[in-house]
Amino acid sequence: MTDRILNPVLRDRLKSADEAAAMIGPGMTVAMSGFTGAGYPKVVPLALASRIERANAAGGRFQIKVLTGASTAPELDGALAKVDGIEMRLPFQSDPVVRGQINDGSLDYLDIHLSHVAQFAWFGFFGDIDIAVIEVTAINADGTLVPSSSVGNNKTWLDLADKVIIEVNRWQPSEMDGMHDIYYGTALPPHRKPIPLLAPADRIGEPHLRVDLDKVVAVVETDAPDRIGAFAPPDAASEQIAGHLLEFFAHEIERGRLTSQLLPLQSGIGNVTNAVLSALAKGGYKGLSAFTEVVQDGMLELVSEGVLSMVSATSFSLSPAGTAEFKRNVDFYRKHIVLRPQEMSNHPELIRRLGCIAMNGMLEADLYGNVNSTHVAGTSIMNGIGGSGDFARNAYLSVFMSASTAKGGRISSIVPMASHVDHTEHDTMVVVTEQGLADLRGLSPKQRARLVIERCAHPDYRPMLQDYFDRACRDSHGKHTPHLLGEALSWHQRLVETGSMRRTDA
Ligand code: 0RQ
Repeated sequence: MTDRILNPVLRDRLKSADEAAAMIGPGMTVAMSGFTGAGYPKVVPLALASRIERANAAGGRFQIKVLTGASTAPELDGALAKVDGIEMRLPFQSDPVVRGQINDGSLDYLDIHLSHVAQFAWFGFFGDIDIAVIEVTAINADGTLVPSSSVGNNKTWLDLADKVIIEVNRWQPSEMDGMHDIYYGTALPPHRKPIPLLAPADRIGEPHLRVDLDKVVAVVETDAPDRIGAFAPPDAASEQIAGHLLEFFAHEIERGRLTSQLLPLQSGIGNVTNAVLSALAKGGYKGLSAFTEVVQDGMLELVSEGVLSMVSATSFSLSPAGTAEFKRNVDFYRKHIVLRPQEMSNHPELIRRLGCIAMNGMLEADLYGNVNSTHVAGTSIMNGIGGSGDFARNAYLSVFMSASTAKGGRISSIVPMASHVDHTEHDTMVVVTEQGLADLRGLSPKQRARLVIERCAHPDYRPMLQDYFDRACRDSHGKHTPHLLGEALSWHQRLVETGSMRRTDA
């Protein structure tokens, strides 16, 4: 079993998951690996959840603060939340139990840009990190670590934590060795230097993670799989959204604003963006690149078809079918995919310099282009901002997409005023729904509003939105951004009162 632990010092620290979990105490800040359901520790968090459950049954209170790369899976977020074991959580999450606790006020959640997490930790904004729990594929003879299916913040957690627990996961293919690029050239201001990455394919660091062997208190073995559900099959709305985007790209090429190589693509998470990626294959493109966070099934397909020749990301997020395809052809994918720490994959300066095309999902957009990606009816968290802000603010082209209605048509995704703003009108360049695409670049607020209503709103809601805008223009006497404030806010209030929000709010 221990053939993946080649370092003798660390092999001597082999422990059971229960023994490792016993080293985590109440009140600790625990930094874990994991990003969008990939590369998270699988057995220590479960053992810790059992321990917390026993402590709770004995009348104690045992909670920890959990820091990760992004979302994890039921064995980590779900298990700890179910026993009421999480006091504070950051950053992006997507677990239904965690979401419920955030929204009932029993769990403090910090929703911050994914590129900020590592540097906030280095700046000391989160306090000390007591212990890191990191999944790896293998431990080399020299004690360096072969990362697994996500890199996330692992470099930072290993560097900053007082103690380290390593989970060596045999389920992760050993052929992934060589796929990662860990850049150790970061420094704190005022000593920062430019990052020498000039193209998504560049390797500027090392393939392995470093760890101070003296800090490693336990090594635990597992062979548990990454657990990511299947994506919804592309529906008609997603395919129409993809069609509008392809037409838009063709138009941009015609105008000389893009070439047939486009620019490095970024794609957010979710069903819609996954379906749009799959559809990109129909555009006839070849040899494109991606500078993104997550490799979902749709992106893997584009790599296998040669549409993408190189992808830079920080994590996989593959369905069981996508995982099987990846595992069958790891040697091929290793030549076309590089995984980096998320402070690099999401670095604003790199995104701006490379000129990414950012394509992210949204809950709603308002008439002026303000986008809400995170809060249902302005108050209940869905997942979090993730990396969407890192990309939207800095991309060459920033696209937000969604079906024009949600919940079977009961909710319009185009609203008079966004109930929560993650991306401002200054960062949103293109809004797409299955109805059409609104190119907001170079337009004033009133011009944007007319276009968003005409192109993106569902016909059932278009007259209401047009009526709102007309009255707002009339009553605001030509103001720059016309609004009827009370009415704008009551738009969402009505939905809450009529029960349209009940599923996601629950
Ligand atoms: O709810 O699951 O109860 O049916 O939101 O909606 O349409 O399936 O869309 O899966 O593409 O996710 C914004 C959540 C979209 C995602 C969001 C309800 C809808 C459904 C999901 P149900 P869809 P998607 C980099 C990029 C932020 C992070 C990000 C997201 C559920 O894209 O989390 O972009 N983005 N990161 O019914 C109420 C509305 C709604 C609504 C949809 N207006 N009101 N509910 N829903 N619109 C990657 C990382 O950062 C890691």
